Amino acid sequence: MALVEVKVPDIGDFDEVGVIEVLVKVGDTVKVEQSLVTVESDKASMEIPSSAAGVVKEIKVAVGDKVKEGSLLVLVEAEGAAAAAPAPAAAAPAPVAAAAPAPAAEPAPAPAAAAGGSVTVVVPDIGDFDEVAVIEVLVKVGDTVKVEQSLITVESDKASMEIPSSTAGVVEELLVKLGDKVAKGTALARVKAAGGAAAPAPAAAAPAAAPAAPAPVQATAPAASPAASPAVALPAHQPTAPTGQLPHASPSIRKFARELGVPLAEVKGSGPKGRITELDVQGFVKSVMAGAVQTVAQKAAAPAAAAGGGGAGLNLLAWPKVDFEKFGPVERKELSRIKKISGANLHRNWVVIPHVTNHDDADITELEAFRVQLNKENEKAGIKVTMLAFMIKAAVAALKKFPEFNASLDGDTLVLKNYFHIGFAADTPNGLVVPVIKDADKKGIFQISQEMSDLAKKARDGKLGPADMSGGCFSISSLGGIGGKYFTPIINAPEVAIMGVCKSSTEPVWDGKQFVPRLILPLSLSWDHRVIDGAAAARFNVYFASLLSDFRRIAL
Ligand code: CAO
Repeated sequence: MALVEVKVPDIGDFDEVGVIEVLVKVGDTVKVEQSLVTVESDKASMEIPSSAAGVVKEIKVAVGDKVKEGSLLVLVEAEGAAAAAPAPAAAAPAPVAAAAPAPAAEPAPAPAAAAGGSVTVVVPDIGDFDEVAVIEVLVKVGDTVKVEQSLITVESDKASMEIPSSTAGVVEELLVKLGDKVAKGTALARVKAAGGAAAPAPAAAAPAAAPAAPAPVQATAPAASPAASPAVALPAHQPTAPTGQLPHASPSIRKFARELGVPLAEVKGSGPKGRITELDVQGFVKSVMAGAVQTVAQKAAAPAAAAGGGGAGLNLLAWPKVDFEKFGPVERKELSRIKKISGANLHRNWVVIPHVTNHDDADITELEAFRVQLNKENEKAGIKVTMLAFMIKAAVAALKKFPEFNASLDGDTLVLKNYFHIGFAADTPNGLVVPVIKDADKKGIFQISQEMSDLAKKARDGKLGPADMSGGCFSISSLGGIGGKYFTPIINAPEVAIMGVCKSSTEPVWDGKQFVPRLILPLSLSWDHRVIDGAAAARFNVYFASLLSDFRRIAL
């Protein structure tokens, strides 16, 4: 099966456009013409279709990347010879398919007719589209418009774009309305030219006032449309659950929303076919400010049901918006799927749970000698025992002795568990995951070592299923193979504690008569102060350390 490179086709005069959405993922089966990514300039957003049918093997762009004609988007394993046919050669840009976008990058005709100081603004060359629908009228009669100010938004199946005015002046008459179909040359509006003259716009760029002379459509535009009248009451926001689909909104509305930090996926559109208008975005902001609704992010940050529900927003400062490029070259890389999921969970846990971390040390001199001996004896069996397996057994014993550590909050009730499933943090190329050793109380060190090794491999191969990662009672995060002294592990809710372990090192320890070299393991226990008190945490740590110092105690 051929691997086909799908690249950005000719997208008109745009040098570079930003990727605002990746619409497929690795493993997806795509058809020819199926949209792969959405890109956006200041004037137009458009979907870039696949030139090949097959299975997506690799995605070469991420949200935030800048792309241009010829940029590699995805690698598709083509389905049979037929599917591979339309794919471009590796070096050649993908052909523009019939339905592919060709935004309004061509010169726009200047005033088609001038009558009594009035200029008729017409639709410029909008590329391959015969007809596009007017989905937004951004000005009204009486508005003063500048050259290049967007007058309407039009939309085809693949792209939406704003059509700018070629003339500065006052809008005398609108010649199109929502839903109309327009094409190159369609009259949009009559504008009484500023100063009474029918002078065509782009003074610098457009040649003379010759009616047929084109006015260039620039790549920069005003941020937001001026359509909203201040007199109009803002609609109360009805939040919608994000659907995972691209919200229906024009480029200027997207830009407007981005500037305000509004998650467009949560805004309900009141325009035709659910299109999000400027009023909708403003209504959303108003509702959030009034506390009438919460964004999904706010809900995630609000105290969970475990804390008794409700909970006000944190009322934090907005995230700093920095133009990093101003200070030096940068690259943008979208977070992996695992990072997005674990990040949201870690954030919630960090914000919701009152964490405290107790640090302690365990003397593992004898246990390490035993472990090394064990591995020597069992070299042929192929199972390597690491310190983590002993810690899992020690954790089970400590949970039995301190049952409130083997618990979860359910409102005001503590759910005490009579089973012992221990999670361990595993570092993978795509991010952190926490597979769980089930019923660790019923398993020996060898079995736990074997299961850990299998689960860690599955984790690195990205093959862990939900069942492998659910049901945990307590977690251990071991950085012992890497280094460090102590750290603050974040509790893996709904668990109430987590043990962080760093690298052991030989240290001088006073035995009452002299300093002797001992192997010391640094421990960092984070616990939920709503459930556990400091004294209990200190006792847990002391007991856990004592087990590792003399593993025979586990049998007591
Ligand atoms: N002190 C000193 N050496 C240690 C040690 C410790 N506490 N723990 C492990 N080691 C040694 C092992 O003995 C092994 O040495 P050899 O190769 O000489 O035998 C080496 O370090 C590597 O061990 P390992 O990491 O492969 O095995 P493990 O059982 O200790 O850990 C796993 C397995 C999957 C937990 C680990 O590979 C991992 O992913 N750790 C990272 C967890 C993490 O990211 N935590 C942070 C979460 S918060 O962001």
